Amino acid sequence: MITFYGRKSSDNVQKTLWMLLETGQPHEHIELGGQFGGLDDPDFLKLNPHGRVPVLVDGDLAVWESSAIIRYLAAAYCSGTIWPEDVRTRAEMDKWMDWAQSKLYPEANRLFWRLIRTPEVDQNAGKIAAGVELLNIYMGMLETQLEGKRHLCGDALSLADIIAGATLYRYYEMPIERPALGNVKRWHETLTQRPAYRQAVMVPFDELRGRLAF
Ligand SMILES: N[C@@H](CCC(=O)N[C@@H](CS)C(=O)NCC(=O)O)C(=O)O
Repeated sequence: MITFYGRKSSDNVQKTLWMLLETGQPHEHIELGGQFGGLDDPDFLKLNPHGRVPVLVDGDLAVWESSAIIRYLAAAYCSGTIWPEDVRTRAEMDKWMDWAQSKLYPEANRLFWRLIRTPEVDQNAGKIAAGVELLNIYMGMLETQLEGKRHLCGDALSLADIIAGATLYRYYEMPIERPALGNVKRWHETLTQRPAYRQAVMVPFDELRGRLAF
């Protein structure tokens, strides 16, 4: 039995929960962190010494770090589909997955903090503008990669879509200028057809507005 820990408002929790829901595995979801607290509980720290969510427990295995959880779930429960067995196909996917985790996601997250989580009175317009510009450059890279493809690495959903696609809901919900990127828009619409994406990622973020506390 799988137990999954993390508040639904966290973006790292959202992409991981999306993957978990895609597996169709039965699980218990316990909201921790943020207003739920519990991250400094000694039992939780035994699962994740860093005291952060998400954490996934599968039998006697505890996995933390969202990408590690996503790779584990794919390898354990989705072999051959979302987790390609062919090493060259997997390398194609890994490139975009790791880029999305190390470049796209941090930039999207930074902008979210500057624009949504920072109270308006403390916001820095210059930093916000620079963040929007860079995020739009990254979205332009996705636009090129998506040319002629239903998903980021071909027809099928892969882990690259999970990590990169999880940034799209907030990208389209934030009050920012966006260039007309037809492929990215179509890809996002494709993802929004998935019940798992709707449930895990399309989570309104009103409770996080002007809130720097966690
Ligand atoms: N690199 C980690 C980041 C984990 C992390 O910083 N999680 C945040 C939520 S996004 C957290 O636990 N914050 C404290 C809280 O929610 O109370 C991952 O990808 O899982």
